[in-house]
Amino acid sequence: ATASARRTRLSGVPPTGGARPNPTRHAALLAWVERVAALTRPARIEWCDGSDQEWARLTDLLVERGTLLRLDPVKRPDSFLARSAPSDVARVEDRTFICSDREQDAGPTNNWREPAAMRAELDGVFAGAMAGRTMYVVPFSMGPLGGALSQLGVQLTDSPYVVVSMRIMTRIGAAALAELGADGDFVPAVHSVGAPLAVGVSEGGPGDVPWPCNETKYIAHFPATREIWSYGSGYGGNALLGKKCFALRIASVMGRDGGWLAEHMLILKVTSPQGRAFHVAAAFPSACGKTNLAMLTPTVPGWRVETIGDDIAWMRPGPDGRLRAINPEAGFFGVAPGTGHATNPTAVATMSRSTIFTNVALTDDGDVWWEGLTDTAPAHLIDWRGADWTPASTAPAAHPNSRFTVAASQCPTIAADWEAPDGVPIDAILFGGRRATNVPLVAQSLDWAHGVFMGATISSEQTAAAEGAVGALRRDPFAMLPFCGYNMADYWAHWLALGETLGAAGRPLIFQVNWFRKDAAGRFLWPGFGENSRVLEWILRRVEGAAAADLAPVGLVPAAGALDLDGLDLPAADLAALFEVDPASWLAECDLTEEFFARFGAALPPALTAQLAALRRRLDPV
Ligand code: GTP
Ligand code: SPV
Ligand code: MN
Repeated sequence: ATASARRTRLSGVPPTGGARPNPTRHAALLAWVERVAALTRPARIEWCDGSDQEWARLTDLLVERGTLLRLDPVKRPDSFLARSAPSDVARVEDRTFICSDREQDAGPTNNWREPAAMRAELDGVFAGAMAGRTMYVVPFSMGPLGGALSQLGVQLTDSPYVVVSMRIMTRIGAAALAELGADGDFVPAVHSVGAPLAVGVSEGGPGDVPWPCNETKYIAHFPATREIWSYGSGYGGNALLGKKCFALRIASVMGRDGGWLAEHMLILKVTSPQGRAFHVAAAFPSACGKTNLAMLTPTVPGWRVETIGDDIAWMRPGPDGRLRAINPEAGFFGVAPGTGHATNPTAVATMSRSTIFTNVALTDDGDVWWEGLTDTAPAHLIDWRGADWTPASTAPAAHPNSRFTVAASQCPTIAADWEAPDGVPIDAILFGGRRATNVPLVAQSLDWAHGVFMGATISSEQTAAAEGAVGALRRDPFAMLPFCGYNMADYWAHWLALGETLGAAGRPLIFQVNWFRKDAAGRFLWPGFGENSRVLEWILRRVEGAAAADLAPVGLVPAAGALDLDGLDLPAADLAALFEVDPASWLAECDLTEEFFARFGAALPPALTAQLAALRRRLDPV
C-alpha cells in the first residue's frame, strides 16, 4: 500500500478507550507507530496513559478473557493469577539474538545475526502478526522520570498482560510521553505474541486462547539502532521489553559507548549499628538469590537493610568520583518458589495486594500457593497448569520459574531514597553463583583487576529461569551471560577501564560470595537468607578497614573470629568446609577458565590472562 493509503486506513482505526489517540506531537514516534501498525496490521491502536483507570479496565478485560483470574479480594486485594501456555514459562536464550553490524561485536557468547538478514526475516514474521488484536503503545521510563541516569522507551505490544505487567515494572504512560516531548530519544521496542486472529474471531472471544503465543520465538536486538523486536512469547524476560532487552542488552551497549554500566545486580542499603550507611550492588545469575539478598532481614543485631533494587543496576561515576547506581525498574519480577515466611517475609509482605502471579498454584479459597511459601502444602490445589493437585502429586504445584510481579513501592523495606535521580554511591560489589563445591562463602578480591577476574569467571548451576538443563554448571560471567549486548571480552575491558576512571578513591571493593556450597550428602552448608547478613557485616567492616582477613589463594577471607557466628549453630567442620580451597580442584578450575578465556581470542584483556596466571601461582607456589 502507498503511504497515504496506509495513513487513511490507520486514521480510520478507532481507539477502544483510554487515552485519546496520538496524544503526542513526536513526529518520529508517530511515524514509527504507523510503520509498525502497517506491518503488523492490528485491529486498533491504543495509547496507554498508565492511569489507575487503565489498570482497572485492562485487568477486568483480562479476567473476562480468562488470561487473569481475580484472587480473593479480601485475602489478596487487586491481585491476579495468570497461567501461561505450558511452553512459555522462561527466557529462551537460544532464540535471543544480538544483531550487531559485525559478528565480533556480539562475541562468542551471543547468538549473532546479520542485521539486514534478520530485518528481512522479522519483516516476514511480523507481517500481519497482530491481526485482529489491539496494539498498545506503552511509553515508559527506565529510572525515575527525568533522572540523569534514566532512559526512555516505547513498547508496542498486542498483549494486555504485558501492558499491565509493564505498568508495575516500569514507569509507563502520560508522564513518560510528556518527558519525551516532540523529539526526545527513545528505545523502540516491538512485541507481538505472534498469534494473529482469523477474520471474524475477536480478541478474547471464541477462537482465541487465554495465553496467546507462538511456538516460534525471536528476541532480537539491534544495538546500533537501539531497537528491540520480540515475537512469540508473553513471558517476563521475553516480553517485558524494558527489563532484560532494554535495561541490560541495549543499555549495556549504551554504557559501553557512554562510559557507564548496565548490570544484572541488586542494590541494597545497609546501615551499621554505628549509623553509617553503605550501599552494596551484587550480581548473581538468574534465580541465584538477588531478590532475597535485596530484601534480607538481618540476624546480626543492630544492622538494618533497605531495598533499592532486586535485579538491575545502572551505574556511572558521579561528580564526586564515586560509582553511583540507580535501579532502572519500578517493580519486582521475582521467583515465587522458595519465597516464604521463613526465608523472605519482606517479599511475602510486599505481595499482599496489587500483585500479578504467573504460573503459581491456586488455593481452594482463591489465594495463591507455591513450594516454600509455607512448610506444608494445602490438602488441595489447582496447579499451574490448571489441574487438580494434592500433596501426593509428583509434579510441583507451582512451576519452578513461577513469578510474582509487584510494585517496588509496596516493599516494606524499600529505601526512602530508592528513586534518587542521581543514584546512590556504591561501597562494595559482590559476585556470586550457585556452587555446590570449590567457591568459599566469601572472599575479597586483591584489587580491582582481580575483582573483574572474579566476575568474569563466575560459574553457576543453571536454574529454571531459562529454558535448558537445570543444574548444569555453566560459565555466567558477571551474571550477564544471557544479557550482555556486546562482546563479553570488550565488556570486561570496559570494566577494567572504568576501574581506572574511578581511581583508588572511587572504586568499590569487590567480593565473591557463595551461599550454595553443599556437603557430600547434598545439604547446604550455610543457612543463607537472613544469616547472609553475617557476611555483609564482614564485607562492610572491610570497607571501613575494621575487619581482619587472611590471604587465601582465591582472595582475602575472614581471619579466625572475624566473621560473626554468634548464636549460629554451625559445626566447626561445616565452617571449615565453607572456606575450603582445594588446590587440585582449583587448578582444574583454572584449566577450564583458560579454555573459556580462549574462546575470546585477541579480544581477551591481557589483565585477565595475568590474573589467571597469578591465581595459579597462589594455588601452586613452587
Ligand atoms: P532472578 O529474578 O531470576 O534474577 O533471580 P534472583 O537472583 O533474584 O533469585 P531469588 O532471590 O529469587 O532466589 C532464587 C531462589 O534461590 C529462590 O528459590 C530462593 O529461595 C533461593 N535462595 C535465595 N537466597 C538463598 C540463600 O541464601 N540460600 C539458599 N539455600 N537459597 C537461596
Ligand atoms: C532472570 O531470568 O534473570 C529474571 C527473570 O530476572 S526475566 O525477567 O525473565 O529475565
Ligand atoms: Mn534476573
